[in-house]
Amino acid sequence: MKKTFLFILFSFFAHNTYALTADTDGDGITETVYVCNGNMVCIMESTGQVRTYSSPYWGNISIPKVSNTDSDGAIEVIVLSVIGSSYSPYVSVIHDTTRAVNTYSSPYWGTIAITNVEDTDGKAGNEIVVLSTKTSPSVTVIRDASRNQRVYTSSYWWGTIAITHVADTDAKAGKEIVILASSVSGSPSISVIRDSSEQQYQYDDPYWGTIAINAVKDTDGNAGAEIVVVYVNSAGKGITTIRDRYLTRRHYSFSDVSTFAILGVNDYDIAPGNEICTLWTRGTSVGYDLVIDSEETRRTVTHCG
Ligand SMILES: [Ca+2]
Ligand SMILES: [Ca+2]
Ligand SMILES: [Ca+2]
Ligand SMILES: [Ca+2]
Repeated sequence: MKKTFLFILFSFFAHNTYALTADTDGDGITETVYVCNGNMVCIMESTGQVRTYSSPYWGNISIPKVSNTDSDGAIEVIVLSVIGSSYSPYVSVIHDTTRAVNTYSSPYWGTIAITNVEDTDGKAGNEIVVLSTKTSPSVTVIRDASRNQRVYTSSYWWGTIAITHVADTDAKAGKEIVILASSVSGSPSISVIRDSSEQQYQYDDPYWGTIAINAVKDTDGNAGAEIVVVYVNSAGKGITTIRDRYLTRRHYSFSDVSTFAILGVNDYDIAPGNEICTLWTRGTSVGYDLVIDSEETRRTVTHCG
């Protein structure tokens, strides 16, 4: 008995860095979900009873997320399968309530990662966001609720990409996918995928030599999050806020200081929306400036909070 228990423990930990917990069958009690027997998924009830799932598509599987993909009363189990370098990867969704396993693949997929599981299309259920690198990068949105998928690519803008945030930027239903991109020739840009309308917006700027996305938060006090970008170019440096909802932007130059860094993007109760708190140096001086995007100003303060 003890030996069996130890063996089960060993096989459990040998194949799992951690187990996930979620109410997968909608009975109000949490189940434990883990990879078992090599390439199966085990769902263990609180009573200790175990259900197993397997699929011919599965090899080297992992369970990156559990999430409600169809917006019913139970949580789905998302399985990532990467059988081997010569095989296509698969993403499967286990619906434990019906015992159905939906499996997805795409000719766009090479090396893939599930970066986010969020409502991107504004319809019931969370979408699975897949970042893929093959010959060129792509983003696939799996809409498991309706069992279809949509691929986004940009041969011109996307040499390499990173999905940095998934947030509501346009003040319409569904979260937008915010991407930091570098073209094949190395020029930086930001892409916003509005999956609810299946549109892709592209931002580039002559101010941007190198850029980083610091935050995606409401800074102008109007619904929808702004994309807060730190830029450096040969002529100077500063912050750009992109109001994706209006397809506009505002630059705040920090070329008058030696260095600056964003300490936080928070509501410091100065004005509507979140203010951008910066710490700067100029020679031997050090100070704080707030970027108050709702007033389109930058103001020196003694402290931010
Ligand atoms: Ca569900
Ligand atoms: Ca959705
Ligand atoms: Ca939106
Ligand atoms: Ca806003």
